[in-house]
Amino acid sequence: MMPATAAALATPSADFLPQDSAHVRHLWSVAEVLALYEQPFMELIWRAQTVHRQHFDANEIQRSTLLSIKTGGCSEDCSYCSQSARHDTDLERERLMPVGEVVAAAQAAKDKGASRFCMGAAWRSPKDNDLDKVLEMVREVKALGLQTCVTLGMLKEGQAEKLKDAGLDYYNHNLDTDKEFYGQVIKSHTHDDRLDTLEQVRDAGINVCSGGIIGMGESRRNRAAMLTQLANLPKPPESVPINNLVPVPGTPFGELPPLDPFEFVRTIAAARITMPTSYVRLSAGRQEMTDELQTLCFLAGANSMFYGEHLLTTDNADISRDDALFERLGLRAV
Ligand code: SAM
Ligand code: DTB
Ligand code: SF4
Repeated sequence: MMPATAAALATPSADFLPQDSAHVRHLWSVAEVLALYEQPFMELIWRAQTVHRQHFDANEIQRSTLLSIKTGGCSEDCSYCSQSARHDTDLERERLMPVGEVVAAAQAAKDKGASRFCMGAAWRSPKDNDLDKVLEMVREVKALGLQTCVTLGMLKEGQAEKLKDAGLDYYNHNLDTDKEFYGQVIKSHTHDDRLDTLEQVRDAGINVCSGGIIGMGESRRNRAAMLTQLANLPKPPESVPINNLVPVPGTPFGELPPLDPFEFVRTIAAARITMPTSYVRLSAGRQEMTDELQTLCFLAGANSMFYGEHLLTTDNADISRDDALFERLGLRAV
């Protein structure tokens, strides 16, 4: 006979009705998300995989390639980031890349099998004349037949509409961490500033990509609260990147110890359960993960990844290693 807890989990309750096929959308409490984390690991993974299969083909993984189009020299003080001008990292600053070079990199990413191209700039927020160049990049990358994504910092009024008009598909802007913990990571802007930009992106009709970083010394409750804040947005993000902190020497978080890998997998599972129709992206920190750990993340419901040798300023897992893993697991890239 099935154990009582497993039987209860087998029948989805109103607590986790899928948000796109139910009239009632479940709003999560932090206590409920924390309770997900506190389930025995096997039950959490089983429940996450069950929810995953209700909405996605469990053998398909979406692949995005990243490019840093403007590197370093950022005015913000994000404690994890190699690109803050306030930290003494050995990163070389680079100006905004010429459009032609960006388009060539996008074509190369497409040729290797990426479906989305994400362009990241180390800005607090874009100046209007810089935005004009990014709009040109979006138009040209889109014309290659790729989905487009940019992450440019906080947007001022009217900028999201311009991006939408240029054909932008996704805007990445992470909540990064729980509102309560935010001030211990970033002081130069607030969690509410992030929410404000997300609202502008949503209102402009652009898909929202928003997630966070774990392994920054936050508590499990903070992790659960961050997922609650994402899941309870007026509409959950279409794409939810979960980054494992890459400790960069010279940043305030450069010496932090690694997080228990099972806690990372639990976070992926809780993201999958709370945001059943979103793509959950296994993001920064993948290079340091074994193939087996990545596989556990896919089993927990991760169905998107960054594909390509580099993230923004740090290295990503090698393409040849990713291709071999897809082959061994029978995964298909979408
Ligand atoms: N300046 C823009 C912003 O802050 O939204 C865009 C670029 S920023 C580098 C994009 C995201 O990368 C951050 O929100 C954070 O989640 C992630 N990130 C940056 N450095 C990281 C690190 N060392 N480890 C893990 N994730 C990191
Ligand atoms: C996201 O959540 N992770 C990506 C993307 N969105 C822009 C960036 C990861 C950056 C990791 C550290 C670096 O390479 O600088
Ligand atoms: Fe600047 Fe973004 Fe890095 Fe913060 S995360 S320092 S805003 S580039």
